[in-house]
Amino acid sequence: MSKKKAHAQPPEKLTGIELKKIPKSAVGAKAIQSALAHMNKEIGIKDSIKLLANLNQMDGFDCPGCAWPDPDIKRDFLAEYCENGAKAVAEEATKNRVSPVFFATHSVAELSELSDFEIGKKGRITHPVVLKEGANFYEEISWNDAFKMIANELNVLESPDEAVFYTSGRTSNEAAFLYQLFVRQFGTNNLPDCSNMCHESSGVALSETLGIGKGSVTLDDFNHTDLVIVIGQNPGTNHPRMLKALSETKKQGGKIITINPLPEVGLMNYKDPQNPLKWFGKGQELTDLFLQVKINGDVALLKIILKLLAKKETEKPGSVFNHDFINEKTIGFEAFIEDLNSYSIEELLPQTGLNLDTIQEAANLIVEKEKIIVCWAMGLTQHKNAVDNIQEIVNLLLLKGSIGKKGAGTCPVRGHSNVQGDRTMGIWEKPKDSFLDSLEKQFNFKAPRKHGYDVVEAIEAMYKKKAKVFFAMGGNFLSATPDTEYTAKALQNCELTVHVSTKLNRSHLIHGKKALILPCLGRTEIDQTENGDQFVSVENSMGIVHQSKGSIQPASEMLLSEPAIVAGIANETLINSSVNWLELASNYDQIRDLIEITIPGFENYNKRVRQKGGFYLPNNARNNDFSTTNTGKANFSLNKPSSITLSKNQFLMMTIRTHDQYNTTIYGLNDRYRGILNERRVVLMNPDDMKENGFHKLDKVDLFSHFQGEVREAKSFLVIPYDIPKQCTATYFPETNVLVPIKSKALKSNTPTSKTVIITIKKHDENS
Ligand SMILES: Nc1nc2c(c(=O)[nH]1)N[C@H]1C(S)=C(S)[C@@H](COP(=O)(O)OP(=O)(O)OC[C@H]3O[C@@H](n4cnc5c(=O)[nH]c(N)nc54)[C@H](O)[C@@H]3O)O[C@H]1N2
Ligand SMILES: Nc1nc2c(c(=O)[nH]1)N[C@H]1C(S)=C(S)[C@@H](COP(=O)(O)OP(=O)(O)OC[C@H]3O[C@@H](n4cnc5c(=O)[nH]c(N)nc54)[C@H](O)[C@@H]3O)O[C@H]1N2
Ligand SMILES: [Mo]
Repeated sequence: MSKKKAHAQPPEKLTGIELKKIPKSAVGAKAIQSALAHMNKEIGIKDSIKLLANLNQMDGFDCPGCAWPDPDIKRDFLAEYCENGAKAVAEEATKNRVSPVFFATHSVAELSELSDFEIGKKGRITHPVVLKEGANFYEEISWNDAFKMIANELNVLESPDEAVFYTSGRTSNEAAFLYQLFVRQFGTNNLPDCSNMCHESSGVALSETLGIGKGSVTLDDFNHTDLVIVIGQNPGTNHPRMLKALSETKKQGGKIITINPLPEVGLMNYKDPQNPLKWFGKGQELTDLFLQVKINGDVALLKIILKLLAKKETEKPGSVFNHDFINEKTIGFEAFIEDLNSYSIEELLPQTGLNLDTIQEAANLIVEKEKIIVCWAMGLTQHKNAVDNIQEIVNLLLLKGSIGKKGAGTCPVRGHSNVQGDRTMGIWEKPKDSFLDSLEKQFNFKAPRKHGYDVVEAIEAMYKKKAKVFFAMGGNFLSATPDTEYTAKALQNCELTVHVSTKLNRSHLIHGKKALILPCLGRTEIDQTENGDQFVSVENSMGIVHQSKGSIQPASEMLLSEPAIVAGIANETLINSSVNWLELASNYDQIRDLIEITIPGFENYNKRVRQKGGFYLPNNARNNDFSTTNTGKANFSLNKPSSITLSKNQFLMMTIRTHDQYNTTIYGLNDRYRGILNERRVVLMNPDDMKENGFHKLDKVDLFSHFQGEVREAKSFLVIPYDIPKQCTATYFPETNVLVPIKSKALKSNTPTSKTVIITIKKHDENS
């Protein structure tokens, strides 16, 4: 039987758009209603209540959604969750099942014709399955045979560097530690992770300037700050519980500046979902000043603000900058001022799309403030000059001495719920020597020293057949990465692709010669071994390590935990390993003991992780100590504005998330806060641009991206007039990842430039 080709991209079919008025306020009763509707549909009301009662409680499980922290002390019953956290739980705890019978009746090619929404809704995978060479259908395989198959493929490689081991950010500390130990004992540092596409730029920028790749603030800092700047982030959708922290800032008299090409509703007005009395009426205004910057205009904007501050400082020395801090704690101030002086406001202003009066207002708000927190996410990290974006923020904080004290500092808001913990555990293609030294000492083996592939390099290596086995611990590599068709070829070039997954996704359908899906337990589920019920631990966005314990029966008796899967593979693959893998996987306390002796900051891990609320990891920047940088002080840096110039018919496109998705997991088809319902194939455009280019509301168009003479296309999108700066457009990912060129990435961090794609837009061609 000839093999039908599977589709790497979701179908172009439109789903029946409905446009609604954009709501004036976020969260409130509507959010609770939406959360319960999703949960009820997937799991029924009884189990929903049980799950929500445990979500983010001290002895419950950590939300599989974002990495926003929980309150240190007080946690309200049935209250420490948000609409989108509830959706994440519903998605995992769904009653629907993908069984071997399902796979026997649906070929891979047939499944690939479904939308990502439809694929995700099929339910939890119940058994390990294999796709044999040339086969059209996945079929059941025993765990042992699956482990043996992986071990065989790994052990015939000419070099361990021909294997790639990806991690998404939900993997627990315990699983991540075992996983990287296995990979390094196997002999490679090829450990790319979702961070490479996410906050890598933050890690690079912060390490260079402040000597720690993580943020410095705690949740409590939001109660003590004068000013929060939220830049390049949409917390109303992606970190809804952050709105509560912002609301506290406002209640304490603090101000909020928002910098974004879109007036995201969640940042404008908020209704506390936990306070029914506030559901009706006007809600609380959050943003005091909204700067509607052009895409990638942030460095230009920040430079103008810094110039205005410097001018004021010159007029009245000591009134704006904190010279004691600058003298004692930093290096490079003079060079920074000299560089700043080389830019003129006139040349910078057009990049921002703003008028100078508005920017002056922002500068006025900053002038007198001593305690400033800056929060950011993907709006800053996914550009060519992403590292510059973040380092310019650091410059601002250093000038004000606004770091290392209460109510002040850096707040990169992380994505996946344990993406930060995975890095701490050593999931990193560029491990520090000190980390490898420690591994070697504790585990008595020679760790590989050569740096491994990050995400983009891994794709290129597979494309060129330099890497032949692809293993993914979670995630949806095909759909999350750039340049979908190129990445598809890369995966198809592999001898073997393996996915440890909870749910079916498109990465299972675009596979190597052979493929395996290994179904694992999720956060919500009881994890029982011969040593009794186990719990895992995770690190949130503010460096707090705490436990997470599932409470419902696993989706299938055949599921294994992630640690058990790693142990099974390691046990088959490694001959003469110094580690008793199977024993470790049966008792997570033992894994934590090993983490404790290997990684600094985990002293008394087993004891402290059992304390209510967990424990904070050390954080030098929080303690006003910058001795870990290359100069021993906090470094000012010289940063460059965007270098992109558009020709007349070109637009910049940012690929963003709707309110109804978690990365590539599509919960539903609505983007409620943007008034766009039941359709994902849309392009948000400035009404004047539409007029000038002859487009009307709901016109069907095709999108073409342009990079170094290469053209990529994505067809069939509906034009939506939207409040967005000129020459800026927005689309949803993953539908438009096909337009993100593999070679277009951030300097230094190698992060794909998913927020700056140069496109042209044409009326849809029905004949092509
Ligand atoms: N419900 C839900 N929660 C999530 C996720 C999810 O998909 N769904 N994903 C998780 C993950 S992994 C991550 S990393 C985070 C992502 O969280 P966000 O970064 O908030 O997610 P995006 O949708 O990418 O939104 C980027 C925001 O930046 C703005 N922006 C884009 N380009 C620019 C620019 O050049 N300058 C400025 N100033 N702003 C810009 C966009 O308008 C948008 O408001 O959320 C996490 N939480
Ligand atoms: N164009 C564009 N592309 C982007 C982005 C963007 O803004 N624009 N954002 C980027 C960002 S910030 C990120 S972080 C990446 C995300 O990239 P990934 O982390 O690779 O993608 P996800 O969609 O989060 O992965 C979802 C899959 O994870 C599996 N899963 C869920 N829970 C578990 C679990 O507990 N264990 C295991 N083993 N598997 C589980 C399920 O099978 C599910 O299908 O995407 C990036 N891609
Ligand atoms: Mo992310």
